[in-house]
Amino acid sequence: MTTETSTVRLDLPGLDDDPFDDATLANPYEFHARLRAAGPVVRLPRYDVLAMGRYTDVHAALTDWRTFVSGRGVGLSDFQHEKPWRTPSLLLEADPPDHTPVRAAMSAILSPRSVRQLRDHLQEQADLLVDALVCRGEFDAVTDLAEVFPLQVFPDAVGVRAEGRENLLPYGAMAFNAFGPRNDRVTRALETAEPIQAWISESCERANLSATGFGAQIWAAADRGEITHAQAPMLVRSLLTAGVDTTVFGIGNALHALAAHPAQWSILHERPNLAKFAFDEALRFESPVQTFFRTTAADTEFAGHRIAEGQKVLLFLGSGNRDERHWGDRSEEFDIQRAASGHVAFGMGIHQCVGQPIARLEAETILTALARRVRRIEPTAAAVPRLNNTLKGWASIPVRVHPV
Ligand code: PQS
Repeated sequence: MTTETSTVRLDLPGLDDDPFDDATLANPYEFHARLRAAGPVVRLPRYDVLAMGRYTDVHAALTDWRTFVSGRGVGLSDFQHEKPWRTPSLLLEADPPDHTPVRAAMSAILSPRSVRQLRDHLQEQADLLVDALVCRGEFDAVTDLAEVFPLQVFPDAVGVRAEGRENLLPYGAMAFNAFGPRNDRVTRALETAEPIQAWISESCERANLSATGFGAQIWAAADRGEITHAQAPMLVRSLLTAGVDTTVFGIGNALHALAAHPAQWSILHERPNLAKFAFDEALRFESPVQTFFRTTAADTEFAGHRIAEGQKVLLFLGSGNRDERHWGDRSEEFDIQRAASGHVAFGMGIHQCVGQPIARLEAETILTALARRVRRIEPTAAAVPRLNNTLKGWASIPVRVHPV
């Protein structure tokens, strides 16, 4: 049979857009719609990469780790040809078999069971913070809340020393910017990178971690031989890279969506135990991690197209999460009562976010605290976007809250 090869379309559709320019980062959704309409695989000649924006294709590429590998970097830069800006992550920028034991050790440390033990403490902290903000009445949902809560609870859970924690947000911003092209955002961030990188690297050493946190548990896994002692500080670094900005943006985006949709807030206020569903819907509706790349390890056929080996493929998670083919004709609406599970905001497959349990716990506890105390939340001025080559979120969301 020759039907299989005869259906291969040789010329891929192309789009001239720059997905990393300021306007597209601030509002990517119109571009996403054109990307999905153009086809399952689309050329972006500006960066000489391929792109996928439909749910099914993003999902399939994420799941097929043999073809779409991570070991050559999940940014625009191909580690096979360019030196990475930092030592590659043992989790993110690795493939099986190297990836497998490392992932297993981290999954055990960050398991739902282990994270559940933090719930009461996080709920207490969330309640205290929200009590103070509700008293004020008006505050900034980013700088007074979304940036405050994760920075209060996550470094404590890891066991990071107190001094220098102000480095965590800039370090994350730098790491997530660095997955994109070397534009001004990256150049500026890398100029001030050295002292921040030094602080991060020292913070990963056993002597600088508390005796009980996730950091100490990573070192204990090395003692047990699950990972090596050389790998331990690198895995603490993974927590510090991927665990702060992502949750700050995720909580900020959830608050932005809820403040912009008063009827949705009312539903959450009436039933605060919907907080976890509201967070999933917020992740789908405005995904904090918008994009990352894979690299093809071999010539392959995908959705009727031939893709050559060594191609960078940009996966638009935030677009797949709004694909009308998968989510229906209300895919661009924010609805906390929809079935949002199955979204790809945490990725999919063997690399799916290993920190998901702690990220979800942070979001659920803070949204629950707010939902219980606030009957109405309204914007008092326009929100200000925070531009990043990978993350979508807000620098400022001024709000007023009406307590019960
Ligand atoms: C690390 C792990 C994950 C690390 C893109 C990248 C990441 C989501 C999307 C990420 C970044 C860093 N997460 O292990 O250092």
